[in-house]
Amino acid sequence: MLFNSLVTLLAATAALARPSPYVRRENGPSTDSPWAAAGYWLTNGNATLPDLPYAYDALQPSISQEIMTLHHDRHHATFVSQFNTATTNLLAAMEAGNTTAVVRLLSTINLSGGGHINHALFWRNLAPTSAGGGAFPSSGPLYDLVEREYGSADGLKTVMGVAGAGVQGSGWVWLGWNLQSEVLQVATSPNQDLIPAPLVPLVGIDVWEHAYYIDYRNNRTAYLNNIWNVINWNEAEARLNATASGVYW
Ligand code: MN3
Repeated sequence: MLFNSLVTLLAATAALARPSPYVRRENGPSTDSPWAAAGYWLTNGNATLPDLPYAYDALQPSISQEIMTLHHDRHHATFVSQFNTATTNLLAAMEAGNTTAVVRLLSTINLSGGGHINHALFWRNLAPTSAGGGAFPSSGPLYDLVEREYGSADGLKTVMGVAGAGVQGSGWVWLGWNLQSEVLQVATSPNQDLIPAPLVPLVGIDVWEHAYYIDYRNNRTAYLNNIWNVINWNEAEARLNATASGVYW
């Protein structure tokens, strides 16, 4: 029964007018997906590790070269390889009708696929100060929304800082755009869960210990205070603007 439901779900997903970037396709990723535009979602049926859009040491002193190297080359790379293995095994398990294997693989895919997506978003949420990192816009749609809902950029940072510090164990804190109610919304997700629907991720901050421990030890709050110096608000605004044409990550 579960197996049949999964098959139905996957078939329904594949039939959507807008091709999902999360479905394997013989002819490669959809061209209207920002993942495809960025050159790194599914290539030849596999998730691929994106290069950092800046040098490993470019975010110092807010985030060290050592953290960026380990975080990208080890943590993210591992999620990519685990995801590719698990999705290959999932297809085989579904073809074999092995419901137990399917269910076990889904939790692996949730962790590794979420880890891939979240980190790919995260690298682009950051920018060196020399490339505009940390500079909140002085006007425009994102500025207007933040002013309206949080009073100021500092007000938003405070709300996200409190939410991020409150994540128990490992997870993420997000600034999202709610596609249904059309408001900005701060949210958290545990482990490598995606930002909760119907939110589109504008800014995501990794609050796993591996994201800050080498630099900040156990002081997650100091990390959350300093990361604003390298947040790429241009990327956040571009994601917000893209939702108007129905394109989002
Ligand atoms: Mn991480």
